[in-house]
Amino acid sequence: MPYLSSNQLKQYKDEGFVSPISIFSKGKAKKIRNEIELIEKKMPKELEKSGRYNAHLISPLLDEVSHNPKILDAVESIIGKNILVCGTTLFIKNPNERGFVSYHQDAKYIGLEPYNWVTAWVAITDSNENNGCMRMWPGSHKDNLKQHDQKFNEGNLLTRGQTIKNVPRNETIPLLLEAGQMSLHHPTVVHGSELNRSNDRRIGFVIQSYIGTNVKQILGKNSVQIARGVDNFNFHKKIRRTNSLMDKDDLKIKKKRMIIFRKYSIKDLIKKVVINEKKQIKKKLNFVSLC
Ligand SMILES: O=C(O)CCC(=O)C(=O)O
Repeated sequence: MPYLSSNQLKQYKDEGFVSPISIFSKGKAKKIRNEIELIEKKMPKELEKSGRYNAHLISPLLDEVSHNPKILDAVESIIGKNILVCGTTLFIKNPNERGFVSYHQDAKYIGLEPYNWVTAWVAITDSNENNGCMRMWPGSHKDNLKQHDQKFNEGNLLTRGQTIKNVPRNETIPLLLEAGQMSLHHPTVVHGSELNRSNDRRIGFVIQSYIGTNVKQILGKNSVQIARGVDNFNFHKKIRRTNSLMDKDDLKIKKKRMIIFRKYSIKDLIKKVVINEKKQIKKKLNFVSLC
């Protein structure tokens, strides 16, 4: 079933996420995992730290996932038919590492407004409570943006450890996904994830995010790809899609995109903070990351 059903749309509206949605077979997921692991083998640093952003620019299989028609049908049900891929992130938790994601709201940091956007978390391996799947706080997207502290704690996969305090864990629910399934979540839903206690890796490929063409980046600059429809707004620079693995020019584009992120995030944050959050800035100047 390509487009979201009325029940799925209701779940998204009421709870701030919809899950699980089957996209491709486990066999396809394994091929994608192999491609990711081939990149890691040939270029050991390429997908580490901020290298985990935008691997779809150098991996034809991840590019294919980002432009997968089934995913886009579901996304269209939420944000309409003119859709851009704004960026992607690989969230990998290795069994021997203490990786987790603190509870946060994406909209607090990502700089995309209005909130006509949605994040797709695609399971490349199974994702469950044992290996640290995402946990969502249903209905939390209906509240305002919450206070986030910057906790640079070890193992936090969020760049600046942005953390909402006192999230009632007993009210959060685990998103159980099999390899090849995905969840979609709302910009303001509170979510996070815990440690991987299994013997295998947990790999999530996250399109972060699919945005409507009417969405602006208020903290910096984004380069995007058209996924579906037409872009009459032209707010963002367009970048090409890859068609070969680890292509030299694509690697440069991926690297440049990281630099653009770094260069603009802090500067434009300060501008935004000064204009929009005068009261807060007097108390404390928080840094921001785009993820
Ligand atoms: O992969 C995870 O554990 C967390 C991912 C996440 O926070 C997100 O996709 O917004």
